[in-house]
Amino acid sequence: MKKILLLATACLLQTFSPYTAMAQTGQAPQLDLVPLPVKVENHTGVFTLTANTPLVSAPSLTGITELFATMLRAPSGFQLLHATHNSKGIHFDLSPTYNKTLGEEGYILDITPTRIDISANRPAGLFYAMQSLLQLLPKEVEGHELAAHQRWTIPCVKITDYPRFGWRGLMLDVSRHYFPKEAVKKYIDQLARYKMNVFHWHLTDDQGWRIEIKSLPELTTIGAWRAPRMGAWWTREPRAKGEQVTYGGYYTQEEVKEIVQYAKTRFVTILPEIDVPGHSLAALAAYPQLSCTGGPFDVNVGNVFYAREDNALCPGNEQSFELMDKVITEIAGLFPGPYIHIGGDECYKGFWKKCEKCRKRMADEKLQSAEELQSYFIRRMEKIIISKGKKMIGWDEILEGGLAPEATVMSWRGMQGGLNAAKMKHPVIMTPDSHCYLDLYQGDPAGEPLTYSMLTLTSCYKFEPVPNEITDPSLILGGQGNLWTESVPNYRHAEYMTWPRAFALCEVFWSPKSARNWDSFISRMETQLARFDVAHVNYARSVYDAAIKPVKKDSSQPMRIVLTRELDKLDIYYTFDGTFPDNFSPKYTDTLNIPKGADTFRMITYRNNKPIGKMITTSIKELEKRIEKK
Ligand code: TNX
Repeated sequence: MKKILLLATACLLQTFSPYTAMAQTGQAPQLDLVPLPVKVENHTGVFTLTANTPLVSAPSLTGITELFATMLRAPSGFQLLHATHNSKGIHFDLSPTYNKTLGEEGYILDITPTRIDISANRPAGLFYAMQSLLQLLPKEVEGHELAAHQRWTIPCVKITDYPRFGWRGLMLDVSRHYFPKEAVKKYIDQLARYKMNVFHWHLTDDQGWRIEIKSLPELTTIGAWRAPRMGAWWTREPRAKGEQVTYGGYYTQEEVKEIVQYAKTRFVTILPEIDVPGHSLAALAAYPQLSCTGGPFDVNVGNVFYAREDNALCPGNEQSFELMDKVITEIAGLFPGPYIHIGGDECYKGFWKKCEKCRKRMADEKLQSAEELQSYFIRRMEKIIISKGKKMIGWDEILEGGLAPEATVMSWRGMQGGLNAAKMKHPVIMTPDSHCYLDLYQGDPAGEPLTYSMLTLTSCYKFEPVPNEITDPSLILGGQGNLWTESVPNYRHAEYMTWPRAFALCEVFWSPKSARNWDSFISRMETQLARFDVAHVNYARSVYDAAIKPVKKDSSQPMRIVLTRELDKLDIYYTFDGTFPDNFSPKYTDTLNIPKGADTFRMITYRNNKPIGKMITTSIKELEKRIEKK
């Protein structure tokens, strides 16, 4: 009886928790999938993919099978053939009856030594099954060159999988820095590979208008270009009089259509954002008459907004709405997705209060405050958007002064905005800066390029999009990681900021909450990073570094140093004497006193006696400053 019970428990574990199953059975394959699937059953044997493996599907599904064949072409040299009937090979099938458990995006992937069967209710599910299948192939499949002699084996498993949330997004800000079409496509490809389905495209801001609007050419001939600058954002010299505007770029409508099509074949919906009424300096550089103060304006180069320089559209001026109608008409025509994002964040309203037209508008519409005036603006935006057959999304500031009747809220200043919107029965996308802001530091600031505050991989992995207070969880559509790019000057760095934190987020959005396990995640993440090496995708290794926390009991006490790390198995070695630490240097165990006269602190991490993190150096003075800032 005991034996039967044990066996039954083992089977249960194997069925419900792939990670425990791997640990339990020992010889079972290490699957290392990200995001973790709902259910994995391990079988014995492998399927070996060869040049003769047919891809079997209905003709309407060859968009998916072709992606698979294309991916394998370079590394394997195989020209995989499509077939509509065959008893062998990889079969992609839509289920004849709707499988409720799988829903719109779920799939079953059944791998046996002789054939692979993929089934789903919808093509999206087949696409996600294909992503799991690719992750089960050796990492060499990610390569761009022929991997001769590689055996293309796939472990025999049966996976049943479906997402926790329908909205699994990543946002890229292309205004603060411009990323060319090919980079945008690569970003979309990568997010889709990890089963995310929304690409939020932040197309306009104070530092550049990046989408061609044919009826308003100045938005890009003027608004897409600024004076070139490097150096810390918000400390840069403004454009000098007469200075050439040579930094920038924009996407033509032809390019946008190409990107939309590219995303569509990867089951990614693009959410275009036109950020108004604030964050509009690039548009105002082109159309200064739409501001309250009249301009002229330069597109911002990353210089600070002195005494709150005007950067908002004037809601008292009818022409602002005429302009937005033209913009939204073209945007609605370009993007097939159901939503348009109108921003609405961080609008400085100081000039509205002094503006004649704004005051008249407030009197005519009986508006009591600048917040209500912003709300008036957003409501009119919603009318325009609905008139083009789309739905409106805005940042949580659109709650201030009254929410537009049908708006969906993207909560970024923590979760509260989302909670408030849900209380009013509005749909919500959770993207709190505390867990989802990929522009923030992911390691100690002394070892990272300059940015704002801190967001570790650990915090991303701990994100829970549905707060306990929520009465109707179905109003939480899902979540999103946001990459703002003030401090992201090139695409390699965009990848560095995105990965591996977006692995953590995609798992939060896809996998069952109960399956979340940090150690399992880290080991699977490492497998994915090795694949990125082959694929030439950049990523941060900051999770392997230690972080420095200067502490002081009270201001009369000397500063001391606490070191923290995200991974248990790291040893930290340090020096105070200016030399380079290694595993013969002092090893950190507890809070450090700073030796008299020391001016430099250095540290490095090791795992299993091998260096793994980067050498981080900081001056004691810098650490003093950190304490003062607090
Ligand atoms: C806030 S989030 C912003 C962005 C910045 C970001 C920096 C939001 C709606 N507005 O304009 O880039 O913080 O983290």
